[in-house]
Amino acid sequence: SAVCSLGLVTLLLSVNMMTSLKFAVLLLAFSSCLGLQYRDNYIIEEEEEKLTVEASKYGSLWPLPQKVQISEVSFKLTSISFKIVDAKESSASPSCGLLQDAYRRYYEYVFGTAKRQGPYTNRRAGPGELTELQVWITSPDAECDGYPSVTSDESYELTVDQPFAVLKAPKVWGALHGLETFSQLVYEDEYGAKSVNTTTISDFPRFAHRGILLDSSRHFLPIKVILANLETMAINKFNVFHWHIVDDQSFPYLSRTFPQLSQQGAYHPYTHVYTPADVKMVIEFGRLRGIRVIPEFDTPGHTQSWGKGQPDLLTPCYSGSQPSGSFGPVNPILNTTYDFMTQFFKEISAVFPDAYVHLGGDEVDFTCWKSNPDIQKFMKQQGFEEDYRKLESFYIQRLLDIVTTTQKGYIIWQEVFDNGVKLKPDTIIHVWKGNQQQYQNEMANVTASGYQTLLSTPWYLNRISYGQDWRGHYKADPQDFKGTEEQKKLVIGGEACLWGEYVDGTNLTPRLWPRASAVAERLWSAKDVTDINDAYNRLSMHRCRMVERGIPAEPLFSSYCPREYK
Ligand code: CP6
Repeated sequence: SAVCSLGLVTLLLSVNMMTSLKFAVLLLAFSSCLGLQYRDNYIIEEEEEKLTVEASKYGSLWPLPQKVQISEVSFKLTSISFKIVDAKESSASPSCGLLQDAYRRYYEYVFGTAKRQGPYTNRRAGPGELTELQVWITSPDAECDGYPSVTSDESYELTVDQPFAVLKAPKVWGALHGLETFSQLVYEDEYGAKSVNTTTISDFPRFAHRGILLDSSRHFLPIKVILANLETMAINKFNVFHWHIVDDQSFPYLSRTFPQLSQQGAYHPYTHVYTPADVKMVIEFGRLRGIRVIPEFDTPGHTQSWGKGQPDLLTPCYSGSQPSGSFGPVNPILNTTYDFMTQFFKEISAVFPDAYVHLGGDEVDFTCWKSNPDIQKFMKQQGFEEDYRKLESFYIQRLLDIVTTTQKGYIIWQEVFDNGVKLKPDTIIHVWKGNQQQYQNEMANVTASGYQTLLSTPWYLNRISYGQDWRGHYKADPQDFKGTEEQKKLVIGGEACLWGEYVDGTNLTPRLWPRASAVAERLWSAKDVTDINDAYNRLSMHRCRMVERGIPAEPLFSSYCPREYK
């Protein structure tokens, strides 16, 4: 430490006399004194990480399909003769808008915005040319007009060969993933012509729940940004948009039943709200991409913004014997609270078609409850002694009963389980806290109690360091904990979280992508897909593909893309 102080003084004195290179070297040497966390990452990067992107035998596929065989034989594709069409045998109706919309999207991704032109639409294809991708929905019910769910069949089989490529899937959900995979197989040869190799792929997800959390309370996220993110999610085979729609800072959800919540609680009552039409649009845009929209209404904490439009909902805090003028968590001792929740969640259950809602329940601060004499009295009456976790459980228990009457299942943050609330057996526990050891213990405990679980702890994408964060995200595996096979089966997936304190429409996309892509592969691909060098090569190309598709995904490391962002 004496060395540190001495060194730091010299460092500071000599700063303005140095070149920046020397400064960097010195800073690095004393960074442990300064407590700089990025030192390790910085050195790892210099020593271990290669600058060059090499060709993977899997091309640019991301996330890697379960079974892939790619041969050397290749075909050309031209925008004039290539078509994506329903197979004759397909059970999907030609009027299936979901598929027709997807065919158009993927045609454009394969050929850029180049349109079919001229009178030659049906000209004969040359030899060695691939002219069709036939999409064949094999099960009698294609689910074209349905909503995706946790039990949806997302599997597909893709064969690229002459005379045409065939994409077989039991349901439209698998077909969507197969179309994305097909588009990832197409590459440009050295003359700029589109090519695809003979390929056989058989694919399905390792986990059913592959989510992204976005937070539209700390900052309002424009609908355009949310939709662009849904599109990018589909490209990465994510299937759940966890919409942390309201929180302490603002209430942008425009409720038909309680419009005053956003009138008073949004950052702005007209420009910073999600109208019923906006919400509908997000849900349909997601559905067309096989993405579920699960809203989170996080109570009894994280509700400051609700208090502005709903007097008496929050607990008045006291300083001594007087109300202090500030408010705490939802007031759990008033009947009016439960009347409000009943009406509110009745609306939510009708607006959001998914079978689940996320009810939060995290980070409840007891200080305000403790200060309030009415709450203290209630605690005595109920025999809760000084255990405010019992009061929290009392509230959550009643909330869960209310939501159960709306026919929805629920997801809750891990604290609700930790506090011993009685839960329906089909409740999903969302693990977000602790270090690796702690979250692995939590997963073991939750699954030992027979509950399904989701993991987020290793995937807090709002945390950024100077280095390749994706490597850490990639290495985490939600089934790595001590437990039986039965327990492992209760892990239904995970979510990458992008909390919004430092994120709005300006920086959301590059902060999320391609770092979330690492999570996407962990949740989709086989457990043994762990080769980090192969991942680096494929992910670099996948990232350039996102850039080419107009998504400002940030670079992994020093590199270039054939077509840079413009
Ligand atoms: N907001 C809500 C948050 C967080 C949580 N809930 C949070 C806590 C710690 C970190 C990041 C986010 N901002 N409602 C916890 C689930 Cl590091």
